[in-house]
Amino acid sequence: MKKAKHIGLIFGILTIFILAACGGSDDDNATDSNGETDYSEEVDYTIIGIEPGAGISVTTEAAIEEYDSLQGWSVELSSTAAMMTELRGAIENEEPIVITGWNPHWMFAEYPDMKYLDDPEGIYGGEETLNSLARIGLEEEKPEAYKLIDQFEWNVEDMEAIMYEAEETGKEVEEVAVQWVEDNQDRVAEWVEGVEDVDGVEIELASTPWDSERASSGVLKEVMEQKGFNVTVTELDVAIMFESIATGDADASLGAWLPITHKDFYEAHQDNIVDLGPNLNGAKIGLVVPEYMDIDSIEDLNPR
Ligand code: PBE
Repeated sequence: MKKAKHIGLIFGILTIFILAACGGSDDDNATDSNGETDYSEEVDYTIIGIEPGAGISVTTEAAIEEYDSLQGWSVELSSTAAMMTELRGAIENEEPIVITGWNPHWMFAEYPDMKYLDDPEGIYGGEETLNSLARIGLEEEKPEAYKLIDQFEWNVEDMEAIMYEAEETGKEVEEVAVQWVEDNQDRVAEWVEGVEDVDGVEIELASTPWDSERASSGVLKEVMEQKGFNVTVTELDVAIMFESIATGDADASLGAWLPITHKDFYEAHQDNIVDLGPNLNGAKIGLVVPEYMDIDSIEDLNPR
């Protein structure tokens, strides 16, 4: 009995210590030497990222290498869905968080009070374009497909409208894309201008596993099928997407983010792919934080 009491007491004291330790980091904000909130410590020097195969993950590793303010930081790589869940939790509790963010995406429609951190070293670059790629030989072998893919271009608002509606309604992005084609026949008319109908020509579109590319691939697939093509869309890791165009396994892709996000992949394969140029202007990537965090630049973070 006596022993049990003793153990109870020890557990009691331990509990108090543990509670005090947790309470300390929960209630009080970490502060730096100037007495200002040290967000870096609060987020445990961790950037919340997405899939390891994404270009933005590669770029973020480069940012950690490059910035003194990010020395000792790491990037947590899992999935876009997991990042969005962590973001939602942080915003609900007004806690600091640093994520890898990009446009087009619905994250800024859902959480308008977020900002890109300034990137004075230009690691994430400025404006990105989404370029269309074709395999060498597509132009000669399937000229109508080549012409249509080359003529396909739209803008951030179009793409985000599809992504946001899918997110809001829970419908598949591909389904919303089909409806978009129906509702925007004037735009579609520009892409199919001078393109003859075909009879079941097979087209392999290589895509990547994000809603932006589900939207563009979904729209192009529908437009091409209305012209008589038989289109298959395959979602691949970025590296494999580039490789499949370079080897000719796939005919085309709409998902090359340039000049920064997919730089390494592009440079590895540029001699073996045909770059048809931008199908969308005004994309962007970078480190993103909620507005309530009182910092503006990557340089306002602190090394570990
Ligand atoms: N993204 C969206 C991808 C491409 C599409 C910016 C997350 C990336 O490779 O980083």
